[in-house]
Amino acid sequence: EGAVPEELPTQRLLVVANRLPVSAVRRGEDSWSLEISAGGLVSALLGVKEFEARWIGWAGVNVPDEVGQKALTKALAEKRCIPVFLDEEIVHQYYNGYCNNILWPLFHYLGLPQEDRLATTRSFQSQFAAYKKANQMFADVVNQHYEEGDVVWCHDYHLMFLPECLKRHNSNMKVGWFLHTPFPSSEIHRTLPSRSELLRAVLAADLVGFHTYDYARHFVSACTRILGLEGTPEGVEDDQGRLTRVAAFPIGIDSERFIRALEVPQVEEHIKELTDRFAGRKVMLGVDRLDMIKGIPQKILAFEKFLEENPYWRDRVVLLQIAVPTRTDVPEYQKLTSQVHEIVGRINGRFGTLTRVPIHHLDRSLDFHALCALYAVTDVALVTSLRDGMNLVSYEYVACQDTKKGVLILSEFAGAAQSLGAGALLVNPWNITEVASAIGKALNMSDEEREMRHQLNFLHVTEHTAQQWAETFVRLVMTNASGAVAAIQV
Ligand code: ADQ
Repeated sequence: EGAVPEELPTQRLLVVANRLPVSAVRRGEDSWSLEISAGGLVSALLGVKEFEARWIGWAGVNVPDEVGQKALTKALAEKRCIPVFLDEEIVHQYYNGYCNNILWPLFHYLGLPQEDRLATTRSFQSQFAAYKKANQMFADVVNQHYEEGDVVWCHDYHLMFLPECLKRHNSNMKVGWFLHTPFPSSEIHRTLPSRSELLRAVLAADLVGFHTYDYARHFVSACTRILGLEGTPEGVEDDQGRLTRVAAFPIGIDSERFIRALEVPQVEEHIKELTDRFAGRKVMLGVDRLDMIKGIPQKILAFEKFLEENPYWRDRVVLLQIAVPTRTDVPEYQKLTSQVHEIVGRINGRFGTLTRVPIHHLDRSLDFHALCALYAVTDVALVTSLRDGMNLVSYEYVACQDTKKGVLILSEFAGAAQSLGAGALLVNPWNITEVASAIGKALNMSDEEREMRHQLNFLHVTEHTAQQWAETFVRLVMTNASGAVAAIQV
């Protein structure tokens, strides 16, 4: 029972996520151009040879007309992608509303934005209804493409209702659900008006996965406290004795892809340019999506504190902060952008000279090669997330640092703190004095200590890859899905 066979035949896998891993641009009435975005999940699954994955998700564009929908469906099929078409109203209520305005802040312990707390409370029911409706639309597309024996892997907080929609239609379907964000303490989850419905819907899955043991534990206690169900060492048992397995599956990266990139001539050239440009100075790096959870203002304030207290370093260190704007139409995010700009401007005014500024802040995304070069040349990486499911930037940095052996300063509130904690300098990002002193420690660290710390992290990052993560999760959905249930029923 439950043994994992050595050799498995190619397993069909339906990966369902809110967004497809492609961006679609309309070129004409019936023509589209597509670009695959090589995110973590895509490269993870490309590396797993035993699965034949198809993707189901929203293409990120509104396509109201049938001609356009047909053409896009056809173009996507070549990339093994299947679209779910969502109209503007649904996107507004389900995606901007329930997902990003309610679940995202709540799961990161941020609460609702002050000024629209009441408005959100009022629109809660309609947004939740849209959320359920959207999840059912994803389920309909899965059902159309499902073949017996397929594993269906649902991703993230956008699709918490999906396992229930799928199982209601076909109770034999093998369904796994994985959450990429933290799952908060049950005391936080308890405040959600739809707390019970969401938990029950997730429990319909055969396997429920989180990045860390803590998130899994929070989920199980939410189920015991809110639903009154029994938590077992394996998961959660419902009133009829059906077990949903719950476990931690820490994600990783495709570390080889980063290591190989460092040998690409274009990257080597970038590295050389950057080394020349910052010669004589230590370089610290921040790479984040510009999001409240990433603690960017806190990071910059800690850097200011460090400069304030360490005049010696003022001309000898520079912070490069690369922040990709996301959700730019949301006022809360616009406010964050101007707040960051304002702090950076103030600090550069305070500590800059005619020729040098201490902070270089870029509001944009970098291409893969430029990103790898930056990871490779910098002396310290600063990850100060206020909460973060895992944080892959810290993994990517470590993968690119095998020559330089730079120091990783990492928030204790990122999931990655549990796996890279031994090698990184862990900090509480809310305590800028503590972060400032970690910066000092990182910049002054002896070669031996840097090497020893890097080695621990590098080993972890290269041994716990994204491919392994995907393989372990999917194999468990496949092999134990009905086994566990049968064992309970006997
Ligand atoms: P994210 O919040 O997006 O992911 P993270 O895990 O750090 O956070 O991944 C970000 C990705 O975007 C990285 O691959 C990084 O290289 C890329 N990126 C970030 N800034 C960039 C820039 N300026 N230019 C180019 N690329 C940039 C969510 C959760 C995380 C969880 C992941 C995976 O919030 O906690 O680790 O999913 O589960």
